[in-house]
Amino acid sequence: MKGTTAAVVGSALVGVVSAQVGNGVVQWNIQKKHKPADPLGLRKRASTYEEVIQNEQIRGGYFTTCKMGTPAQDLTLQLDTGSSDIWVPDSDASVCTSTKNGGCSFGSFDPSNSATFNIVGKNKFDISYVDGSFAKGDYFTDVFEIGGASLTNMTMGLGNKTDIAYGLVGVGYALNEAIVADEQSTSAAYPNLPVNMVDEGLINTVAYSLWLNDLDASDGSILFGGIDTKKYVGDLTRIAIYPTQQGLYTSFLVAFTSLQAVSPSGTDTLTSRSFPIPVVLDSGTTLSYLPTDLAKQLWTEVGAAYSLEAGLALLPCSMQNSKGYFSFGFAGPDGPKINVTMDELVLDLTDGKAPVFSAGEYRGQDACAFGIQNFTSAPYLLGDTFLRSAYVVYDLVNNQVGIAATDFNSTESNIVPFPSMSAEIPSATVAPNQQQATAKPSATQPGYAASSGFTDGAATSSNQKNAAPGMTAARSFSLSSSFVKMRVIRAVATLHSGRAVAARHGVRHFGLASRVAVAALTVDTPSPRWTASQLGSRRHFSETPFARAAVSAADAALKQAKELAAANMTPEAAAARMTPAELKRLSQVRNIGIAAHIDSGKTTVTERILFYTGRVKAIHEVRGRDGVGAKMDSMELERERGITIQSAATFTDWAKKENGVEETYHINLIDTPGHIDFTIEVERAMRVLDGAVMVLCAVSGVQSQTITVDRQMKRYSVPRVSFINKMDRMGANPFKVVEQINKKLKIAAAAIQIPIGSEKEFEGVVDLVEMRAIRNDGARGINLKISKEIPAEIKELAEQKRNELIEKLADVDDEIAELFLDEKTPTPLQIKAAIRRATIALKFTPVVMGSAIADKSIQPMLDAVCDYLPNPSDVPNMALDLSKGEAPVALIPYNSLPFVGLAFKLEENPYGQLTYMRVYQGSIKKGQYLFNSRSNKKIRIPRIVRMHSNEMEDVAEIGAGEICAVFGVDCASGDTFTDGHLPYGLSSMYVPDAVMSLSIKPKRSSDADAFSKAMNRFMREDPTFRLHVDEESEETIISGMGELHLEIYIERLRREYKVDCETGQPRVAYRETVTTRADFDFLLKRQSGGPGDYARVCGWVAPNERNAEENHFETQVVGGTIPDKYLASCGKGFHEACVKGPLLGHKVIGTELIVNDGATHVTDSSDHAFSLATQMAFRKAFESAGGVVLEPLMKTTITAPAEFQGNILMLMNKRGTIVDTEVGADDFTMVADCSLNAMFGFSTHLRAATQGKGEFSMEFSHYAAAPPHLQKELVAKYAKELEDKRTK
Ligand SMILES: Nc1nc2c(ncn2[C@@H]2O[C@H](COP(=O)(O)OP(=O)(O)OP(=O)(O)O)[C@@H](O)[C@H]2O)c(=O)[nH]1
Ligand SMILES: [Mg+2]
Repeated sequence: MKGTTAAVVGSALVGVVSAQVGNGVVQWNIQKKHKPADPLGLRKRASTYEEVIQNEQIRGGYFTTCKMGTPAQDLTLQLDTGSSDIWVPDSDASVCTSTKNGGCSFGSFDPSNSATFNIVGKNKFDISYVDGSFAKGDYFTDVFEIGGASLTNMTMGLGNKTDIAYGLVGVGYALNEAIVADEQSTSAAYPNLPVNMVDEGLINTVAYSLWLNDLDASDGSILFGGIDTKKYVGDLTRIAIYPTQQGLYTSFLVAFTSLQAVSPSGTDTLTSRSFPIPVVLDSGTTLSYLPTDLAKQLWTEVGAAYSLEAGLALLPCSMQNSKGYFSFGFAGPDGPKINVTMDELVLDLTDGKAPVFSAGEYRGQDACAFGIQNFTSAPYLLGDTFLRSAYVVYDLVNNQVGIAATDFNSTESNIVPFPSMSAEIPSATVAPNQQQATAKPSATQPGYAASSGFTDGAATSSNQKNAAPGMTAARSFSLSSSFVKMRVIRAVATLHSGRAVAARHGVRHFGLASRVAVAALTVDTPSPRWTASQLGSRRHFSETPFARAAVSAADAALKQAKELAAANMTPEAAAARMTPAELKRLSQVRNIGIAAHIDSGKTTVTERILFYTGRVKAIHEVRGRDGVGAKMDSMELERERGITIQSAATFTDWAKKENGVEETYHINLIDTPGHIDFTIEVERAMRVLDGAVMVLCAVSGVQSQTITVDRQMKRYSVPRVSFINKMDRMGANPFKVVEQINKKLKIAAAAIQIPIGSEKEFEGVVDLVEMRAIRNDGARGINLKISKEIPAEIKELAEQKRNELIEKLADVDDEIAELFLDEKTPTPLQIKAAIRRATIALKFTPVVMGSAIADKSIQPMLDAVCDYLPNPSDVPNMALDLSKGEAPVALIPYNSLPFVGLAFKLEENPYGQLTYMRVYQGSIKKGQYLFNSRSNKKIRIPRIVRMHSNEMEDVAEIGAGEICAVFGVDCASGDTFTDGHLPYGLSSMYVPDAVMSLSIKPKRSSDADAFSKAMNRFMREDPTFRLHVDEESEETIISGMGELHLEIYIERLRREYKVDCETGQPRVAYRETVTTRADFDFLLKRQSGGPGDYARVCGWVAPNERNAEENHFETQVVGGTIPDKYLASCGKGFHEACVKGPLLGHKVIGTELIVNDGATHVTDSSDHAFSLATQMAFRKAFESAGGVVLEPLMKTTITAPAEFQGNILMLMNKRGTIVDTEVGADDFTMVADCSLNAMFGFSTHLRAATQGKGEFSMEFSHYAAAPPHLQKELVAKYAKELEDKRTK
């Protein structure tokens, strides 16, 4: 069964793939409606596309005019957020040829008249809707135009058989396409309209805004790729879209959490057993559908009742004059509210004369449909009757909806495009407290206080006016005559094949969506981001090359976005301006970092690189017997301990030989430490490098820090070559490692080599691209023996792995996919080009292998670095234009452009302060002046050097795209330097927070000077190392990333500065926060003879839902009860109070303080008084706001031989929660979330429990409330300390 499905998916998509690539180059007719300023004349920027849509009341829904085919055929299609395919009726379909119902007056499509029409899925298109209507036929590709945007290769459905006389433009999630449900496979998805627009560079991200005008205006607009800030009033608020239980995003499902009826006579809070109610925002549905219990309350408020004849709740048409409205609340108590007035909720039933109530209390009045109807099961729908009042932005990348009240009267326009792929909705703030969306409101019945106000003024019968509130049960009526029903529901496509049947049987069945909706709403975490890699993994990324079609959309969109949003100037465009000499220079520069799990052999590999490139004359091992030590581990401590502590930079030239031609590549290389405590070193290396070599151990594969460095590489978009080291080790299994890279790191990877011999017999590799054997020869493997003879016993394996490589490439590269589909074998040149393209595009990593210790196969790895990693002009590097609100601008590694460089690392050496600099644009000469764009200082560069570990080499000039170090520059790590003409800044790197600290003091007081000098230096060099003096205890406290981190600095103090120190017990960096809201009204009134202090502040303290790590201050004072300048002092007071929490004196995080009222005194109020009053108010409110102590939880990974599993389990049980255990052939790995507190001295316990054979690593994960007993103990201890101090 499974096989057949797969085959079907395959054949469906073969067409799609070949159709996409078959047409060759596509030229886009990009119309820029909102062309940005273009200083360099080279920018290409994605724009926004707007289309007016018309409300067709009788047909139900909003329609838009589009063009399709070549020559273009005009069509009017319904716009639908509830489905995701574009489809049109075939002009041969009987619904169009029959004249019975007027045929297809909105237009149908004649494929025989389009030169660009191409069938890509014969009989694959099959969609049905909840009202039983359907369309079936072929999937095809053709030109499609909407709102001035033209897409030449749009996949669409052709309705050969359908009972709907017009087509649709579904703009929902691609995963909601009919093909996905029909094939029951997410990998069948194709890039639908919004994704394709991104793919084609027309817009920057998969998002659009939709606003429908009011009912009378009969039109609306859809704006792809942007928002129009003039089309809404009030705030635009972001709320989460909820995924299915499988974690997939398929519909615009949001949490509807409250409903109020408001009229001149009063306000009612309406209730439902179903709150929080999952609702789908669906522009393809005319009316809105809510749970019956809630709908009935709405009907009671407005005097509507259900008519069996009409199958709808009806009310008198005159109710459109009612003054009442309904206020819809979303995403919890503090979420956005949208008011829907009655004139939007009373709809004509026909386009002719309205039917009349023939009996009952409304007798003689015209009957209209009420805009809110009932459904009996989830998901409920908010259709056009709701959406007309809401301006909605659909962000399909961040899975958020931006919502605000529509500005019906707007005549102005201010379009703001999304700046880049995955950018959040512009000008929108996130709804606070969204996790409370899951809370059930208390269920009491409304008092119907608003009811009479709804009918006042609307000319309803006197009966109604006199009816007691809430009394509609007795209402009865019938209608005057039969009438043509308006088409009220089309709505949510029922994508399951079985669903149409269910719908026809009158069962409201929503398949996937309904099964998932309610449960999904109980998820209280923010929705995860929809990234290309997540999609890739869900879509069985590696199963088949056909899956490529599915992910290409996201991948291409990301790539495009990176090029466009990031730069608005492609590297190609930059290259086009360069001289051939410059291009040649750059094409031979590689800036690379070596990063990996601890001890995987980075430094050993680097040592070989330096040796083979002739940079060092002899190889010295890490902790080798010769006592010299590896070049890159130059610090004494590194050599002793055999670990890298500081990253070290070097440069070298590699003469790469290819087909007898030698080309010299200039490689700047940084060897980084693997231990997590020194993670900042990896972070800053990744910030400035263009590519990386990720080293893995052939036995251990992907380990905990591999995952950390993977994250860092992804954070800075660094392409990588993967090198499997230690092929000589027993149990080496490179293919298992390749699989782990694919699965655990979720990046497509394939071996481009296979080993010759294994373990001790490991001799070299077979190069799968050229199909040749490469072995090392001569002393220390200095020569390479290359042969076309592949050993017979691995020939078959080589063929197999080469095919796997090609298949993998077909997944990520169009050209190889095309060859693959045509069953052609790519040439080595084509394979190489594809590997390079895919690697630089971050879609793939080629895997090479060797053994550094045995001097095997390092040179082919260097070749791979040159072949597949980018040169500085291949990757977009961005600066922020400080004069334009930090708008991103591209930097071009062109020597003659103005200089821009980043100081990424500082180091003190005997000659003074050394500043490592990455030159992004322009060049510098010795003696030249540069500007520090942070401090605005002009400085002279007296000396430029290239670093070679701890040695340096003077140079007179350094070119664009290179790395160097400069002397005598006073700056901080992360400062940007320019030539003084460009107002640019470079975004700095991510610096993790410290998790532990200890008190420290020099043993001899005479060492105080040396101590402070050393501390200043360490802090300047290492942003993760911090020092402060505790006011109360007057102790000096140092804090950092872990025990080893601090231990190393203490040791360096001793060795390098000869300062011996006393240290206290390691302490955990606790945090404090509040858990609920607490109001305060605080009066500070002090009189002491002269001028006193007077300040009154009112407001509240609450958790900061926007950011659990940051504090937020806000003023909501109306009427100027506190003047602005004092409000600023309140803010200052609050932030000061957060430095030292009330519970432990540790930092307060994730807290907000709002001031909304207060009072001043003519003479006694001052900045000081308000700051103080706020601090005191905060401290007082902290307790009632449920103040808690937070402790850091550490993600701890322990690896040990399998026999110790029991011991480790016992050790860990006491310390944390075990998250994962993986048992390998010989050893096992356990991952646990542990309290840092419990982990001090853990290495000793681990050693004892595993006879010294266990290893562990620890990384900060998040803050969580400390156990109550510990909190109590800590708070009591702190209180006692304070008390002791007071009484001292
Ligand atoms: N068997 C084997 N051992 C190796 C190989 N390469 C390195 N080692 C050993 O692995 C240990 C760690 O090597 P390093 O080069 O210091 O590893 P590293 O990745 O630089 O370590 P950190 O910088 O501390 O993260 C040393 O004992 C090396 O001798 C190899 O190819 N095979
Ligand atoms: Mg090392």
